Amino acid sequence: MSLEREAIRILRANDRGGFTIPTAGLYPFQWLWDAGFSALGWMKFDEARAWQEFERLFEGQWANGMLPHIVFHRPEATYFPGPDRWGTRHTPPTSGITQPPVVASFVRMMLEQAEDQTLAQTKARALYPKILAYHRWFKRERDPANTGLTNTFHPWETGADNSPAWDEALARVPVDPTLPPYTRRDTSHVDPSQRPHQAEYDRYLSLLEVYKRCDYDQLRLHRECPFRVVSLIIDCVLHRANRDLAWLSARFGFGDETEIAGWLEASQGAIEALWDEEAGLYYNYDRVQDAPIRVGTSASFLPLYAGTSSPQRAHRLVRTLESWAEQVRYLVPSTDPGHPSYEPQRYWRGPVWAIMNYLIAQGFAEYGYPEAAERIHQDTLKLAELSGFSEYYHPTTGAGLGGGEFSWTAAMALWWEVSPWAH
Ligand code: 9WN
Repeated sequence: MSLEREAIRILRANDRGGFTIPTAGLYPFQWLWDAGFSALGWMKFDEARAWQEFERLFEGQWANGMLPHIVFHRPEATYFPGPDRWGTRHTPPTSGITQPPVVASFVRMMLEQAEDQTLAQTKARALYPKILAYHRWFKRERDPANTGLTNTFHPWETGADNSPAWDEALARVPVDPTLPPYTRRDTSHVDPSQRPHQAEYDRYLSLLEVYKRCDYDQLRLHRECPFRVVSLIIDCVLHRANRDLAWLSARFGFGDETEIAGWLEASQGAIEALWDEEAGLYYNYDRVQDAPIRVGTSASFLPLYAGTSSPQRAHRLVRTLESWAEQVRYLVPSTDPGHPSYEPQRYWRGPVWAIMNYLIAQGFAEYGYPEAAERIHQDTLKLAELSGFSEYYHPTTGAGLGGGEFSWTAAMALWWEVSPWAH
């Protein structure tokens, strides 16, 4: 079966009626950034269904504008933590944290590529005010001091849960002595050697208790949450999403460009301040310690996707990528393969993720490095041919890891293969 046909089969199999689950069993609900990537995939064979993915996602949007990282459209027992543990008050039930805000950028891409322009314009115009409310929430509640960067309160928000970037910050989170007992479900679906450790899960769940105690009040979390980082994934994705939101505003005549331009001016300089000249890449930042987090990750390349880098820094990032390529067979490992915390099969500590590859390659292409972009694209396709549409892959052996028949990996083969460098 061709990769394309197999990808379509997987998205259809993971469709639960207008929303796409990442993979059966392991992740049986709708996740925020997964929904974005899945929509891109659907766009290649069912445009109406692609737009519906966002409509279902925004059913979870809170009154304050926050878009939660999981929408629990219907009960499922195979995932923990479910709605009871989050204790949020929303119908349908949701988690209480967010995830990388890819939506505005992907809506723009879909609008630009849509064959059915009438449908696309109607859908994008209707989504616009909801996306704006979400971005205003980010600015108001996650960057109240207007630093140009947002605070992230949970590793799950970054999408790169157990990245070594969060090790020290997470280790400082006290395990809640009153933490209600729980049973992990992830390790009954996936080999524990490919998942986070128990000590990390205890802290993930302890942080959740902090949110509940703060009643999900973001301004209290800035003071009381023991985990406060700047995540390159969140802030680079948000910067580009704000650029694309301004574009949508102008396109439809909403008139919000000046407000958004103010956000962009602040984030442009603040993201560039995360550059490390000696390492030749960008670092995440620990807000509690007020210090850069000195471990290179795949997110270290994302200022290219944001579009904030200078040509000189983009050139330096190509050289950094080349040095990583000498140490692994398939790009892009999620952690610098030369760093002591690199683990090639453990989740976000080394494996290759197709969706990160897409964002990174998009950045390289836009900065005029088509060879780097194409190398990453070809590696991603080779991994899918070798091991199917896995959640993530071993950067040296190419083995498929984590969940199988994975929606966003399949979606990337569709979207990326058919229209490589549209922007
Ligand atoms: C927690 C769904 C999600 C992705 C994340 C990935 C993983 C969840 C988990 O799965 O996180 O949100 O339980 O491990 O890290 O990026 O969105 O695919």
